[in-house]
Amino acid sequence: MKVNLGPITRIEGHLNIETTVENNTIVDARCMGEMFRGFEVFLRGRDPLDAQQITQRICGVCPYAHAIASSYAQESVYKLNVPPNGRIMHNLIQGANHLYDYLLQFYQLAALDFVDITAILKYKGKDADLLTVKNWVQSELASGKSYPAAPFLPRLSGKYISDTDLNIGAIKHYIEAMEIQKKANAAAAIFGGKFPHSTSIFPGGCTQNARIDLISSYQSLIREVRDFYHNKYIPDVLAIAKAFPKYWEIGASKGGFLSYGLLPLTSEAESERVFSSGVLLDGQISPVNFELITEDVKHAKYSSPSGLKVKDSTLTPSPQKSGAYSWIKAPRYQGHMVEVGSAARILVDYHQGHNPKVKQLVERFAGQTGITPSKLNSVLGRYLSRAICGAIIADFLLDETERLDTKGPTIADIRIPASGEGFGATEASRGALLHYIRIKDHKIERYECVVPTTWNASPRDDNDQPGAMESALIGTKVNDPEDQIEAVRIMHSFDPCIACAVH
Ligand code: NFE
Repeated sequence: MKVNLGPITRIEGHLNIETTVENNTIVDARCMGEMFRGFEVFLRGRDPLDAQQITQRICGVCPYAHAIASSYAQESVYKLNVPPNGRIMHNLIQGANHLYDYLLQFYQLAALDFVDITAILKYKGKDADLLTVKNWVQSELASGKSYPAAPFLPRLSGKYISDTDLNIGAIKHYIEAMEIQKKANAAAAIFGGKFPHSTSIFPGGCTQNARIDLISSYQSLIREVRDFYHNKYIPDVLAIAKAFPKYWEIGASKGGFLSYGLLPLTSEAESERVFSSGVLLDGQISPVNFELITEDVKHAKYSSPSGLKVKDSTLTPSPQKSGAYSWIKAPRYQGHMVEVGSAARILVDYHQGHNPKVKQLVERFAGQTGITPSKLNSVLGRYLSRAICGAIIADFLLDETERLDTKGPTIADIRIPASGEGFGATEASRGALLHYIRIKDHKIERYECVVPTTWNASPRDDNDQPGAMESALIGTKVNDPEDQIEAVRIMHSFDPCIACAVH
């Protein structure tokens, strides 16, 4: 039987998934991005310095990543000498955004797949926020509505956490996490100007000053965020892992892993980063080569040629195209399907033995949960990977603030050549993000973004290979084919953002 899982909630953007179930096993899955946007089309002909502003509007969740990728791409064209402060401020803004985003993903978007919200009915304490949740849940259950005003019910049927204290503790953290997200965003806005769309990020650095009062405000906010990661986020992920150990075995994607590396340590274009760059195919790590990335559209709603390299990619919408089921293209690395995101970032770094903190945390949590590092390719592995990334990023950001020079420049002199081209690559929270810019006569001639969820939620490619998320769904056993909580847990573990994916 074919089952349509839409409308898919607790994600960003418009995604639909159709599964085919035989004998309680998903034998086929199709991820469908349901809208066209066309940023790459309307960037053409604009001033190149518009790009890091306009591409931020691709998304309200990961805008800084787009600004940074665009800035890196332009820096490579303009051959800028980025001052250390400029590179550090980019990191401080982008890193704070990762910390916000992992919290949002885990507590608001995913945890309710596991936490039993109805446990709040047993709450007898006086915490005003928890009593508000209790009232909502009570009135939603009483109303019997199928589309509620509050985000908790109705929900898919399945086994949820049974321990009342654990459930109520997680609901409390759901509420607290919103306050902590606010602090992470406030920290990012100190140097970024505002959240979500930064006014200060430019190629070559940042227009904010490195004032001591700004630095100390940033530090105190990030310290609170870091403490929440260590004291609540990581223990909550481990508690869910303990309650649902079978989710180490569910939701593995069946291709390779790609990471571009995150948070450069120096201002050089090829600087080492806190998390390394690489592509992991069949257990072998190789350096990333952007020339090996192509974008297939056999099953995407575009009539432009398929399989083009990033530099050559074009975009002709074709809503009625036969055999096409998504507005998302299918990027492939040398023809391989790869997963991107936190698990890819951690697996690539771990395989390279690059960052000792990655190795230490992966091995510590693997020991505590009884898994091998390869199990990071799973539903629980993606949650644990985000927690590891967050803990490492928070520590790094605090160290990074110490390197700001309060008297030094924060941005390079920008002179835009009449023509040139360049790539800019970074890790958005959801994974590998690549921007390509080509300039002619001082204007953008071509702009191309290859975006994390475009990789993960891609449809079949020209060889009919499924995308990472489709491959993770196929083969999954479902208890109730009409109510596939297993599929939704897999899908949420990827944290898809379809606004980005279709850009
Ligand atoms: Ni709209 Fe994004 C991130 C980017 S996902 S959230 O993270 O780039 O494709």
